[in-house]
Order: sequence, then structure tokens, then C-alpha cells
Amino acid sequence: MSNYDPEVEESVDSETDQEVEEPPMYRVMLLNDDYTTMEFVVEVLVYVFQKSLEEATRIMLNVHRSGVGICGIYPYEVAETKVNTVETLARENGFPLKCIMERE
Ligand code: TYC
Repeated sequence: MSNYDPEVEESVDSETDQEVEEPPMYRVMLLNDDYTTMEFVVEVLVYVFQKSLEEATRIMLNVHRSGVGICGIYPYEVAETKVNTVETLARENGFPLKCIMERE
């Protein structure tokens, strides 16, 4: 005779589930401007956000046409690092590109 009781297992599992909190997530977005080159924005999307060339081009054109576009959704520290990396690269290359984050 086994001691296994699926009811007990389930209640233990759901108690554990309730204690695990998902971290808050942040949208990282690029803003359009008239001076940053399309090539630079695509490079940023490929190297900082690991997009394929095709996806990077699609996101860049969406930002160019609509004014803003989402690059990805990340936990706070990852989002903050990406925003800082984008703005550092942009300034180093003489572009005014803006990258912002907001809570999901
Ligand atoms: N609008 C820019 C141009 O015509 C291109 C651009 C796209 C700039 C996306 C910023 O986030 C941006 N050169």
C-alpha cells in the first residue's frame, strides 16, 4: 500500500506557487528623432537587443513612422542596463537617440 496521496501533493504545490512572485517587468522603447541614422538604430537593435536584421529593420521603421516602438520587455536591472548602453553608444556616435523604460 502506497502513502502517495495526490490531494496532499497538490496542496503543497499550490502553497509553494503562491510564495513565488514574478519580478516587475519593464518595456524598453526607442523614440524617433530626425538626426539618428536608420542604420545606427538597426545596429543598436541587433547588438543591444539581440534582434535579427529583419526584426531590427521592422522595429526601426515602426519607430520612424509612429514615433515610438518597443525593443523588449525585461526585469528592472536588465532594462536599465540596455537603456544606458543605448544612450552611451548614441552619444559616443553623436546621435540624439532616446531610449526609455516604463513599467509593464
Ligand atoms: N527618423 C530617423 C531618420 O529618418 C530614423 C530613426 C528611426 C531615428 C528610429 C530614431 O528611434 C529612431 N533618420
